Amino acid sequence: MKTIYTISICSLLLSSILYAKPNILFISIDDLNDWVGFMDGHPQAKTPHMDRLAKRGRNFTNAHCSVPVCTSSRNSVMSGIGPMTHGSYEIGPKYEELPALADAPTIQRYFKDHGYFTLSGGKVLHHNFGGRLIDDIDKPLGRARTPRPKKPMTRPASWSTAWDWGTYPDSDPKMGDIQLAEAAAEALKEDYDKPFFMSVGFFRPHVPLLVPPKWFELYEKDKIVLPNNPKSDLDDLPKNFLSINDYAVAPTHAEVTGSGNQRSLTHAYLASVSFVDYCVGIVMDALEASPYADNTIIVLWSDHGFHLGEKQHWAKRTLWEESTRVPLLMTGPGIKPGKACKEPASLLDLYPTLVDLCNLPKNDRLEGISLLPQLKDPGKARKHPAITSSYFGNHSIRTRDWRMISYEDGSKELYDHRTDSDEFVNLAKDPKHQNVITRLAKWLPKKAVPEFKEKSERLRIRKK
Ligand SMILES: [Ca+2]
Ligand SMILES: [Ca+2]
Repeated sequence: MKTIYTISICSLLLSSILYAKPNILFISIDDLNDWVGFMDGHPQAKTPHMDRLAKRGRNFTNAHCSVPVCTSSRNSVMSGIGPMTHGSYEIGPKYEELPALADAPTIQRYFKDHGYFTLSGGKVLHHNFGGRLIDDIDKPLGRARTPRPKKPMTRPASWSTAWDWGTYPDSDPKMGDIQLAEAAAEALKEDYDKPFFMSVGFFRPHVPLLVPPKWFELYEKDKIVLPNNPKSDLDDLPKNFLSINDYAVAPTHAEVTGSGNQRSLTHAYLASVSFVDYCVGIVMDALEASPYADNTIIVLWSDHGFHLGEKQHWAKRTLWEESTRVPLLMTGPGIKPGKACKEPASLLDLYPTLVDLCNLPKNDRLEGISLLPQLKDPGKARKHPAITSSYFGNHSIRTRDWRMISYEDGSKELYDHRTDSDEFVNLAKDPKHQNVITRLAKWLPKKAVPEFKEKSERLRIRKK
């Protein structure tokens, strides 16, 4: 009798371990491009914590955002619904302002509705930086606010107040991102009677590039390698997007170089990247020391990339590699370490992938495609390219080997990533490559709702 009793207790325990849903730690980083060790985008970038994470699971080195600005990218990730359906192709409307998303549960809400305890803090959705819609989460982790200096640190007087940089504040504990990382670390010490879905949204390396002095001291300013951005690179481009900063607050490349600030800004970006890497490390260490170490899936992603002078451009919004490509890491139970995945992936794929990994019912509205096959085998080919859109009617189609950009006026760019990862040589007019253009053009969206403009117009800032 005792034996039978023990066996049934053991099998109960075993089944609860076997069938327990994994926890999710969903870490987003704002404006982080490929200047991280595990993507090799800058030879001097120091990101030991994220590199450690990359070695543990799957590193998607060809992952791209749906829209290369904060709001629309995040609305797409969190809804699993892309811009051609929700109509936000530029910075602007909040999730809850987009009629197409009115009944679309955020990924947090979906997991909460299916038995998860949800926690969220920092910049997850763009607005309010509280990381949530009102009823999305059970426990807020804070807003990651960092005080700004009363006077400008380094920026030229004519630049946007957002575009400042320098050694501020004087120590880590004053940084909102550190406070958020520590709040997440504390939350990982607690007991939960349900699996959790914890969203943690770090704000650096978004401008202003203000971090404490020790992060600047990691790099020797005079020895920092600057991106190779020959002016002649623009000679073979259609006119679209060449003046895109007229619509944004970022300085032009001429303003950056003319004011002698290119090296200094590049230094500040690298310092901010190393700083946010340290924040990720705080959360990783806390998870490793917790009871959840072996049953938590970590997803780390950035909402879009960032130019630092490439194609004479600063910041985001373009359809080139620097803007669209993002770090994307996934680790945890069921994801064996292995080679990096070079197949195209979209941030839209995160929602269906996590639904799959956690065995939740299918959400029929999701437009991405699960990455489960590539989590099992990084070499498994993907037919579907990564599609990025910026402003209505402009799209990039990125496959394993190619990028094609098609602008609203029909002009095109084509790059062969097997030989030209910098996208220097536009092959769109080369007769030998018309078959590639025809093949890739089949992926261009056939239906796209018009841009939802109600609020976005207000947020477009013309400098002159
Ligand atoms: Ca962003
Ligand atoms: Ca070129």
